Amino acid sequence: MDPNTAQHPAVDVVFPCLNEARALPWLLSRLPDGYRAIVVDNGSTDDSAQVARDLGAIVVSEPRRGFGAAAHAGLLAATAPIVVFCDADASMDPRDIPLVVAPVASGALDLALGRRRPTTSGAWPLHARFANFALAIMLRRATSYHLTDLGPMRAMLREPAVALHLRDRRSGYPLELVLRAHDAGWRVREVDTPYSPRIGRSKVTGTLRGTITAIRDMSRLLAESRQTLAAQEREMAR
Ligand SMILES: Nc1nc2c(ncn2[C@@H]2O[C@H](COP(=O)(O)OP(=O)(O)OP(=O)(O)O)[C@@H](O)[C@H]2O)c(=O)[nH]1
Ligand SMILES: [Mg+2]
Repeated sequence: MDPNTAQHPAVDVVFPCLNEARALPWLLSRLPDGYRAIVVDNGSTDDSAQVARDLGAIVVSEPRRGFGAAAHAGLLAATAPIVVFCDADASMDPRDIPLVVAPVASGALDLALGRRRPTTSGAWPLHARFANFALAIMLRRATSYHLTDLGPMRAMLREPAVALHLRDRRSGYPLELVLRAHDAGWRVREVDTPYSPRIGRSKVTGTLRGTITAIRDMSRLLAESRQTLAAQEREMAR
């Protein structure tokens, strides 16, 4: 990346990273020009941070565990007008990031969500698809958005995103983003993005503990959102 772009990138790409040293070389080699990588090392016990640094990425350290903690630290470290979140497990190809950036850069959307289109049958296990489908139904009820997926790649304008003051620091972070975006009147849509098998061992959807934590975090957020909605309806009925 040329020095000008490095200081004034058009897009900052936040990669929350917990032990993804094996995926990082492929990932960072595929970042389009003008896009800057911010790898948020979430207490990795492998050499993720060093690998990322050696490959020229900005490395932010977030010792507090949790996807949301890592994602939020990246958002606060970003300086570009547009910020993208992308998993660091190579399930999403950075070359596809412009698919979500384009509608935000053109001003058509405030938040573009990558809807996962599996490239192989093994990319997205059936139980994970089903859980995601159930989540999408609840999300559609809680917002007016026609959403079918809550995938790992999304693009948004940085300053309004910081102003949402997201609080979740675990796996509810992507859901809270959509709920608060809805409260703030953002224009949100999905864009199709290819989804491939991750490099390395699954931490969330492939493990019972990860799945339970994700369901618990997301259910709590949806319950809070239903309570707010009910309170607003009662207020309007008065
Ligand atoms: N699970 C998990 N991921 C984290 C954490 N901190 C950072 N990450 C990164 O967040 C991204 C998403 O985590 P993944 O483990 O890929 O979660 P997932 O995509 O829901 O599920 P699998 O890919 O099936 O494990 C990856 O890049 C992780 O390295 C954390 O505390 N827990
Ligand atoms: Mg993943």
